[in-house]
Amino acid sequence: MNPTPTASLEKLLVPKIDRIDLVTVRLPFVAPFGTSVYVWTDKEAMLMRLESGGVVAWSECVSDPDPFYFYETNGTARHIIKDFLLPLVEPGIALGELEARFRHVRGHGMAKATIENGLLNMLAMQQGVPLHRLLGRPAKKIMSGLSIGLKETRGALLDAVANAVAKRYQRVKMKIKKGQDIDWVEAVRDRFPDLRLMVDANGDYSLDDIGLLKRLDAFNLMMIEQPLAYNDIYQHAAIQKEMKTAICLDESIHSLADATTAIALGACRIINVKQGRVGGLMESMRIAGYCAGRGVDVWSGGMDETGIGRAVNIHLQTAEGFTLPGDTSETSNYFSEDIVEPPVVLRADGFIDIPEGPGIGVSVVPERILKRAVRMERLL
Ligand code: OSB
Ligand code: MG
Repeated sequence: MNPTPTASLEKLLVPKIDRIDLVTVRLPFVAPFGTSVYVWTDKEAMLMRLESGGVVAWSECVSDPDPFYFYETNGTARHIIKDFLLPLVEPGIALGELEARFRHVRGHGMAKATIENGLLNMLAMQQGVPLHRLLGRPAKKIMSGLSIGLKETRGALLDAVANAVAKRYQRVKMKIKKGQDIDWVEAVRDRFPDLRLMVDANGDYSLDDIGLLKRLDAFNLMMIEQPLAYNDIYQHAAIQKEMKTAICLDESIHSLADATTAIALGACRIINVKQGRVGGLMESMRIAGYCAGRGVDVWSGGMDETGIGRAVNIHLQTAEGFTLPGDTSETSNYFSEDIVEPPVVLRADGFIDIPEGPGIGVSVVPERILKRAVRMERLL
């Protein structure tokens, strides 16, 4: 285990940025994505475009337009980036110093990650290396996993799982909510006895539901993601003690400090790291490195990102500690046409190749940005 996986990244210097734009795009989903907290029918993503010495690097803010999954929204991220974070970005300071300055702003990890991702992508582009190389990690084939939203019927759910199995996804996650849980999981498990299967409740249950949650132990699930409140750690520790199935925390983890608390309390045996939710790639690597030495599995979550954020998640999964398949699935699962090329496609063996080329390795298609843009703003 490497205790300081980001030491060399912290020494990299912030390049001089010549121009900054925020572009919000709206991409319709191929099908609505249902969770216990909301049903999304499209992805409205705020993108950041940096220009430095003729090199262009993009990043994606993983917030939604609404605060239903997480408190940050595209609106709050724009405000925090424009009014508080960008004034702290100074050419020539080290990334570690930039992180320290950003800490003065409490929370707002998704806003911070947008700038951090953009700068790391820019540095990788300028050095002519893939992002994972800049992160100090060798290339590897990336594991795939599908997150299936709540469906109207059990038949539709079983069809979606069958499709995932046919494509050789390495694990399947199904969303559950109160009243749409035990029977639905049982139906999937009966039909797919050997599938690596997990569930995600997005915080829909409470301690009173311990009896119901314990019934999920019968289905040999890899884990139960965020069964209790989005802001709880302690009560998760109480139910983890009662349950055989591993608890995985998603919403509750915003930083390495939160991960430390959760592990110390025994609140989970697995952590879903969404790089935006924890403030960027560097904090993600710290969390995964910390967990690696403590027998806690980590995987990369997703936020239904466009190809920009999706590529970032793929590069991140080369880091030490990412031991389980993440929510990293094919572009066609979300969009009929993404804003980047090439799309993410599963290999015949169910793995994903890291996109080749410098930086995040995918190219933004300008005409598609123009076609999908709902807002554009030049910040510098
Ligand atoms: O809870 O992991 C979640 C999508 C949006 C908000 C929250 C979650 C999700 C997903 C889908 O589960 C992840 C993905 O496919 O990108
Ligand atoms: Mg989740």
